[in-house]
Amino acid sequence: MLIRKRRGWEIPESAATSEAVFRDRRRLIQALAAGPVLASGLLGGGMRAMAADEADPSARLYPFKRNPKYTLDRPITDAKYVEYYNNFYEFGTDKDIADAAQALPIRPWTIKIDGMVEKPFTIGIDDLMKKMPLEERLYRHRCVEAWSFAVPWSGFPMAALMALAKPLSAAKYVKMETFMDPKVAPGQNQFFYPWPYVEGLTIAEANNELTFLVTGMYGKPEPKQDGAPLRLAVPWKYGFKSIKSIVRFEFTDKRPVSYWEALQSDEYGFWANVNPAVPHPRWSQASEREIGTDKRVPTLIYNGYGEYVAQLYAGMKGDQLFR
Ligand SMILES: Nc1nc2c(c(=O)[nH]1)N[C@H]1C(S)=C(S)[C@@H](COP(=O)(O)O)O[C@H]1N2
Ligand SMILES: [Mo]
Repeated sequence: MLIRKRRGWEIPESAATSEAVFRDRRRLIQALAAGPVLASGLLGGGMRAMAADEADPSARLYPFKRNPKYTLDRPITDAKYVEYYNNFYEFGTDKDIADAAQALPIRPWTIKIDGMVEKPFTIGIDDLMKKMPLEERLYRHRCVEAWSFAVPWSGFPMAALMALAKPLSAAKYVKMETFMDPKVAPGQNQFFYPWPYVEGLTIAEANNELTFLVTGMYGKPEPKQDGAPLRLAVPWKYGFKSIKSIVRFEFTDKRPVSYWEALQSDEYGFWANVNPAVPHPRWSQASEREIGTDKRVPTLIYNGYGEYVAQLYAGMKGDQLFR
């Protein structure tokens, strides 16, 4: 059964590391199989450049002013790791999807805000950025696979988008959706995955001051492989909650079933708050590997952001908060 075959999160960390040894060889094989156009693109690095007719009008806005409130307990990860070690299943199930992701057109990019709101609307990413308070924040990012980054994200607090969206008081959740275009994202041709990628937060989580909508990183617009032109960063939750390349925010009174929850709900739940004491069913979450340094460091509850978010979960009990 294909679904059991080679899913990133089913590979134990040791196997995932040794897999990197094969990466360059596989890239070459893929390039050869795809024919001369792709092969020359890879060799020339041409596929990483944005086409001229797709110039990113937001580029001149960077860098954003850093908000000094959010500090790190470790050095910022070297940008090259964050840019070339990715999870983006739309473009493939391994970490090496940066070239494939260059096929995603990111202008024009329209975002729909609908469901239980005062008045549904759509807005282009550049118009949205004009209305939002732009800033840079240093956040840690902890993947459920037990690796981590420390990233300078550029973007705006999701609370500002919530104020623009004006959800009705009956709305309890916000459901977010990634683009759907199997012509540019080959992974979306795999019908056994529940496309499009979907994630959800409670209204209180979405309004929490930490919840950040990302338009860029390292003082520049977001690379396509990292979720351009708009992605989420919820640093106290496992990385799969931080949905990429968002096209829709739908307000609802029903708890959304997210992509990974739909695939395997016993392993990937709705809350997915980081907790070193609650192992994934197939591996420990007690520590994490810092990408770049390969240092093993202890994982912290709520990924170290408990002072901001623990109160969201007061009175709620059970391990399901942490899966
Ligand atoms: N649409 C979409 N969003 C996604 C994913 C994905 O496969 N598709 N992967 C998630 C996972 S598991 C992680 S760890 C982060 C990875 O972000 P990065 O590649 O920028 O490090 O994106 C998350 N958002
Ligand atoms: Mo992840």
